[in-house]
Amino acid sequence: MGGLLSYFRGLLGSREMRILILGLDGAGKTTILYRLQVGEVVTTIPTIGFNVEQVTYKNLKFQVWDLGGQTSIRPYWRCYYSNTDAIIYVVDSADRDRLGISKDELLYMLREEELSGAILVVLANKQDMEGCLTVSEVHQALGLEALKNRTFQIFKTSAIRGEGLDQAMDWLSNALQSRK
Ligand SMILES: Nc1nc2c(ncn2[C@@H]2O[C@H](COP(=O)(O)OP(=O)(O)OP(=O)(O)O)[C@@H](O)[C@H]2O)c(=O)[nH]1
Ligand SMILES: [Mg+2]
Repeated sequence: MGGLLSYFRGLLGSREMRILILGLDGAGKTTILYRLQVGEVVTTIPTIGFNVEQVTYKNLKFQVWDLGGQTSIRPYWRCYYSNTDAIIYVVDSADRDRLGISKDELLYMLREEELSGAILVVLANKQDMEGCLTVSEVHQALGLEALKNRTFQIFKTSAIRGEGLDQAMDWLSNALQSRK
C-alpha cells in the first residue's frame, strides 16, 4: 500500500505545472522567462504572440508561457487561461505612470473563472532602477490588500541582476506542492 501511494505521489510530482507570465509590455516577462530557463540575461524584442519553455526548478518541471503584453494583444491572454496552475504577474516598478493600468489588467484577469484556482505571484521587477517604487508601494498601488480567496505573494526582483527570482520560485514551488 505504501508503495502504491508513493507511486501515485511520484506521478503527481512529475506532472508538469503550467505557469503563465503576464504583465504590461516592457515589464520584463521575457527577460524573466529566460533568466529562469538558462540563468542568463538575453536580449529581448517585444513579444508578439508568446514564448513557451520548459523550466526545471529544484526537480520540479514547469511549462512556462510568456505572453506579449502590448495593449492590442492583451485581449488574447484569456485564450491561454485553461488549466493554469499559477500566474506570475510582472510589474515594472519604475513605470509609475502605468501602474494603474497594470492594476486594472490584473484585477480584470483575476475575475476570470478559469483562473479561480490559480496561485498568484506578483513580481515588483526592475528594482535596480533609480526612483522605482518599493515592493510595499507596488503592493499598495495594485490594491493587493483587497485580494480574497487567493494564494498569493509579492516579491521584489531585478531580472537584469538576477535578484529575487529564486525566492519567488521557492515560494511558488512550495505553494504548488502544498496545494495538492
Ligand atoms: N533595469 C532593468 N531592466 C529590465 C529588467 N527586466 C527587464 N528589463 C529590460 O526591460 C526591457 C523589456 O523587457 P522584456 O523582457 O522584453 O519585457 P516584456 O515584459 O517581455 O515585454 P513584451 O514582450 O512587450 O510584453 C528590456 O530592455 C529588458 O532588458 C530589470 O529587472 N531591470
Ligand atoms: Mg516579451
